[in-house]
Amino acid sequence: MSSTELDMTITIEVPLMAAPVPGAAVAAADVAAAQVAVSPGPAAAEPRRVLLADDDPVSTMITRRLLEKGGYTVTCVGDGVAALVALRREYFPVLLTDWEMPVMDGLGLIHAVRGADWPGYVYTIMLTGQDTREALLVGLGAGADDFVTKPVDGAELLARMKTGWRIAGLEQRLRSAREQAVKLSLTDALTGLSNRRHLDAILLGEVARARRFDHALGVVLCDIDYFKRVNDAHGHTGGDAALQAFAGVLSANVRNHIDGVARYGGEEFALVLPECTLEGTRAVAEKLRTAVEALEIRYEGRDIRLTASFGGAVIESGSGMSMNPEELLASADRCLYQAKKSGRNQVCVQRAARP
Ligand code: GH3
Ligand code: MG
Ligand code: MG
Ligand code: MG
Repeated sequence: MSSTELDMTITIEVPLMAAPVPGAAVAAADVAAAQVAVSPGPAAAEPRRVLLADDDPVSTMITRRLLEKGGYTVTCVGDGVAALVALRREYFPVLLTDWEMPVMDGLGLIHAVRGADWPGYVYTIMLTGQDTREALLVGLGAGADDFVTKPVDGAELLARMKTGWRIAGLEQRLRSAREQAVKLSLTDALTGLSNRRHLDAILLGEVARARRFDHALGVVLCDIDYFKRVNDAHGHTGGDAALQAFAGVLSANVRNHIDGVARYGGEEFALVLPECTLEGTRAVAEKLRTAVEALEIRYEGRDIRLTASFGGAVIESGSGMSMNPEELLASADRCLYQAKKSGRNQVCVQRAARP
């Protein structure tokens, strides 16, 4: 390619594209407090990051300039392995790759990209001097989304980039919507805590872990005392406000990212306390009991005071105790019944046992 051709190639004026929106926020209820882990996903729309893999410095420079003129931020690497390393470090919605490169060529790279999991779809465009039908079929077969033949026509490349960006953005919005839906399906709408479904999943995992590694595990059920009276005195919305405040006390008094806190239903809540001994579980429940007692809820100019009863069951390490989640919850529920029977605003924690 002569220098004249080079100049002609890179001076084509192409209008800037409207910014597409990979990672755009999806409207959803505020579930910030939800204790549900979701993948971080790619960064927001800007900067528009593109990964360019090409072993030829001149070709790299031309393509890079062209893309930068089109509003993209370009990261350049010289072979397929370096491209994979870059992709693992940060997500790129669009990958432009040369076909022939040392170490790992474009086909190998595309194979590897398609075979791995990324925070979003990686739209791949092959840059190649081979414009035969066979080459096209091999490239598409490997998983390429599109082809641009060298020498690169600037307007064409940017038009194809625009398509790639649009598709990556579309996939990202679908992915975010799905993650939000999963999050919402595991979250209690009123309190933002985990719901019963999520509790079941957490408990299943923790019971299996405790059994596998012979660790202690505490489960506590708590039930607000005489909650009907709160609704009677302050209305259902007053009751709802009290439930939210109660949930806040539970969350604030357990170990972040270790303990599970869930709304079990109505005015009943559940705690899953991994590696908590009998004494530890009792101490947590007692701390919560006093924190609830001290809680001052102001609602429409009037105070709401709460107490709650706590029932806990603990599997201790070395006990050889094997219990399924239902049995463990049932054991905690019997202790909760004892706490209620003993006058409410009480803690009753015992070794897990079958009736
Ligand atoms: P106890 O000390 O025996 O637990 O008495 P209690 O009144 O708390 O128990 P009971 O189970 O008889 O009543 C629970 C009440 O909780 C009845 C129900 O109306 C109320 N409740 C359940 N879910 C909600 C909710 O989402 N919002 C409000 N405001 N009230 C709820
Ligand atoms: Mg090459
Ligand atoms: Mg109840
Ligand atoms: Mg109650």
